[in-house]
Amino acid sequence: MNFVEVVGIQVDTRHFIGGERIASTETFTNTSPIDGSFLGEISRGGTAEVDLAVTAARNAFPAWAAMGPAKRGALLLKLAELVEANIENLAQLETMDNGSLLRSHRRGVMPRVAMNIRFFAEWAINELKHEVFETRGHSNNISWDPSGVAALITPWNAPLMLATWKVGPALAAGDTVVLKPAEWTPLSASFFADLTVKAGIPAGVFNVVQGFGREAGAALTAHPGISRISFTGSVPTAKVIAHAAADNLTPCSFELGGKSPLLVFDNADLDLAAELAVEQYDNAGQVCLSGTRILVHESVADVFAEKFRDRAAKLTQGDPRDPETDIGPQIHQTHFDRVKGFVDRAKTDGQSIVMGGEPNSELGGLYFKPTLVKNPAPGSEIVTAEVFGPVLCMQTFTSDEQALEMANGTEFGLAAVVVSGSRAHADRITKDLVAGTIWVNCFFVRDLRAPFGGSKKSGVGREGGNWSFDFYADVKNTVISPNGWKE
Ligand code: TXE
Repeated sequence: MNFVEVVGIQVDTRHFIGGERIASTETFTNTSPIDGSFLGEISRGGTAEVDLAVTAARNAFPAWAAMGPAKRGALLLKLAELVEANIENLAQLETMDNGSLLRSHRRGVMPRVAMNIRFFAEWAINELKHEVFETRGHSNNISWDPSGVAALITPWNAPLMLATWKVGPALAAGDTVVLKPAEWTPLSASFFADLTVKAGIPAGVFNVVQGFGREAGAALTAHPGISRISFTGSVPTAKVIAHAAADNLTPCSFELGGKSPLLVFDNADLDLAAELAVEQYDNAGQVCLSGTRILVHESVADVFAEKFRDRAAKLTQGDPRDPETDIGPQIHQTHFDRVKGFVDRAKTDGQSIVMGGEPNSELGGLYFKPTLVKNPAPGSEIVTAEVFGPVLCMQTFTSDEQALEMANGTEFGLAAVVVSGSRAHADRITKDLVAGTIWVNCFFVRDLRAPFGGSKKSGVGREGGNWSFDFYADVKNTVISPNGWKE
């Protein structure tokens, strides 16, 4: 009951608190989106388990904080090595749990998990210098002190990658951690907890409480014993968390949804544009950064659309474990119904669906065909709301001004993709786009030194490089006078 075996890998399904496995009397059922198969019963945490975990993390905090970046870093580098040694196990497990492509997990996502830990450990050691500058002979000494217990709430679309994007910097900064993974994807965090033990991370430094958002998540974010909340997920949940955090004035970092534009200008390389546009179906559209609104200059729209259709027609949908598969299933029946609901309503509204638009009946289950909605009515739901499935919209513009107005015309501002043949032109466009990350003639090039986050309703704050430490640490300035010294 406390363990499940998934593709020959044993995973403990209990919480990981204070270095021990603790079961709840209640459990919830975890199934695979690939075929609906039963994966296991998972401990369902609530207030009591969260309280235990925060207490364990608080008890472990003074020693972890006092250890300093170099000693903490040595343990974190060991952890990164263990992740690397377990890439195959983690990839298999995550694919069974969330249905993302096995080949992506092997090649890109799990190596990045190791990188998330290694990068921030090394950054804390080498880059996070205690800055000093002078004011009328006084020195200002800036330091980044550990802040306490970081509460990390993560989603299901890239479970361990997004969890370690927070765990890495929080631990490197000297905070201790309570992680609440998404209830649809509990397994990789549990497996990762065992790796922290093998790496020698002291008991209580890293804790996992499994469970539902409205139970474990709500208890964690309202807990007075935490010092930070970092959350990746939906806008409505971020609002609930912000309310919960308000009573304790707990600082929050939010990485939320998007409805990002992909702009194709008349001077663009249209083959490149079509290739980048088709990439927006990656992870079956369950990517916050996706450029789901393709905005194309009217004069090249037909040629672009043909090139896009040619490429999209070559996408293979199927079992994510098959190396030939490009698009897998949606994560869960609830989410599948949500995605289908958006498309069904668009049909009822008379929108023109020129590709897909329905579940893949050959595959059944949670597989939804890659879909394209052409010229959706401006302001309609399909072009303003985050669908988070394989559903793209295509609209046309006739001037740069109109393109910018359309691109910036949603409540989101997470990312944008610009495809242009002229550097000067691209510079003019990017200057006026409102987005946390803009890719020009490329997509998904990510550097952990760079800030990452969203503008408008797409987020609060930035993480990455120093920005992560500015969030997880207590930044302190000690001003030292040149006078008054006796020795
Ligand atoms: O998200 P939630 P859901 C968007 C995407 C998707 C929609 C809904 O549009 O269709 O959100 O997905 C925890 N207190 N994104 O319902 O609810 C929950 O347990 C504390 C974009 O899955 O935001 C899970 O761990 N925690 C996104 C996490 O929040 C709570 C990724 C995310 O769940 C909570 C995922 C509460 N009251 C969805 N309620 C992105 N930015 O990448 C829930 N949770």
